[in-house]
Amino acid sequence: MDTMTTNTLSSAEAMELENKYGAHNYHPLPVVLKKGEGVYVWDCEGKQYFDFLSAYSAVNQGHCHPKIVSALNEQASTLALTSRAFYNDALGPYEKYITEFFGFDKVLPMNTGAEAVETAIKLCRKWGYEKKGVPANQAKIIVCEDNFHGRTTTIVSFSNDPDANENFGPFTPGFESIPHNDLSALETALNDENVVGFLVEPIQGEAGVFVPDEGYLSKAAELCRSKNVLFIADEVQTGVARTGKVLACDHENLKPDILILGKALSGGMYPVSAVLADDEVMMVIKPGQHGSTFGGNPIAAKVAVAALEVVREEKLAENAERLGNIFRAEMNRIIANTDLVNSVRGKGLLNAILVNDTPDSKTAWNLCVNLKENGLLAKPTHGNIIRFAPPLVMTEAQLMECVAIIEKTIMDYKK
Ligand code: IF1
Repeated sequence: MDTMTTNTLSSAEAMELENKYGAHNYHPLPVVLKKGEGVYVWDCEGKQYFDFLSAYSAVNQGHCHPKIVSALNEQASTLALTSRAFYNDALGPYEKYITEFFGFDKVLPMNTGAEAVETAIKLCRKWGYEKKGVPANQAKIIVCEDNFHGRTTTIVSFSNDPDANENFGPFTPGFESIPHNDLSALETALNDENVVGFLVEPIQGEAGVFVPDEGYLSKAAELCRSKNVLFIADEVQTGVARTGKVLACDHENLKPDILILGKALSGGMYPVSAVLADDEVMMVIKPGQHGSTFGGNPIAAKVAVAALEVVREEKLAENAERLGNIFRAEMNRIIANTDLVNSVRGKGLLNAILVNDTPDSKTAWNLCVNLKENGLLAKPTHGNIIRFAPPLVMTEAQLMECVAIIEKTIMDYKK
C-alpha cells in the first residue's frame, strides 16, 4: 500500500495500519472517521453518522464548532507555547473567566483528565498535612468502588477494574475504597482522622452511567465538611453541561472543595483540563511544586474560553436537560415493547440502556454494530450497557431521528 496516499485511505486500510503499527490498547468499533461537523461524523467512504458518544463527552459543543476552531487557529498562528517559565497574555484572562464561570478563587490548568485528577490528589494531600495537621505520609483519600478517574499508576492503584490495574503494581498507598451511593459507608470511613479527601464522580460514567440517589452528593459533602475533609468532584465526564446543568453537582446545589474538569472544557478541540479550588486550598501549592510544560498554554486558554462561551451562548445545559427528558421517555416507550432492553438511566444527555443479556454476551456489541450500520455510533461498556451521549448542540428533530434509528435497530435485532 502506498502510504503517501493517506488522504484517500479506505476504512479497511486505516484499520489495518492501526492494527499493525499501533499498540493494541483499544478495541474500537469497526468504523473509521474522517470528518465531523456538529452532531455528525463521516467515515472514509463518506457514510454519515450521528455521533452518540461525543468522544466520551469531550465534544459536548459538537464537532469542529466554528467558534472554537477559530480560537484555535488564531492563537496557533500567534503564539502556541511559552511554558510557565514566562507569563503569556492568554492565561490570565482565561483564569479570570473560568474561575468566575464556576465560582472559585483559583484554577490550576493542566491538559488531560488524569493529570487533573493527579493534581487534585496532590493538592488535597498537601492541604491535609499543612492545614489539617495530618502526620507525615499518613493522608488517606476515600474513593468509590467502580470508579474511573484515568489511567496513571496512582489512579489505577484505587481502581477495582482488573483491566485497569492487573499487573500494573506495585500500587500507590493512601486510598480507601467504599461502595458508591452509600452514606453510612462514607460516615464510617470518615471516622479515620487521617482522611483528607473524598474523591467521587457525581455520576459514575465508566461504571455504566450510574446515577446515585437524590441527596447522596449533598449529604456526602455535608459529612465531609463536618469532619474537615475535602469533597473532590471529578466532573471530567459529567461537567460542562452534559447532565443538564453546567455541573452535575449543581443538581444538588453543591459546591465541591476541589472541582476537576477536562474533556469538554475545550469542546474536544485540544487537551485542556483544570482543577478549581478556593484560596485556602489552592494556595498550599507554591512555585515549583506542581505543573506541566503544556498546562495553561495560550492555545488551551483561548480554546477553553471559546468552548465555555459556546456553552452559555447556545444554552447547552438547558438543551441537554430538555432533550434528556425526551430521550429517556422515548427509550422507556421502546423498552415497553421489547425484551431486549431492561431499562434506561441517566441525567441530561448522559444516558445508558441496559441490555437484557449477561455482561459476557455479545448482544450489546452486536447492537452497536447494527446501530452503526443504521447511521448512529455508540459504544458498549461493561458488556451489556450501551452509553448514549450525543453532542449537546443536537436539535429535538435530530434527536427524534436518532430515537427512530435506535428503535428500528432494537426491533430488527435477532439473537
Ligand atoms: C479512555 C471510560 C469514559 C473520566 C473521569 C477522569 C478521566 C476520565 C470521570 C481521565 C476519562 C475516558 C477515558 C477514555 C474512556 C473514557 C471513559 F469509559 F473509560 F470511563 F468517558 F467513560 N475522570 N474517561 O471519565 O481523563 O486522562 O482520559 O483525559 O479511552 O481511556 P483523560
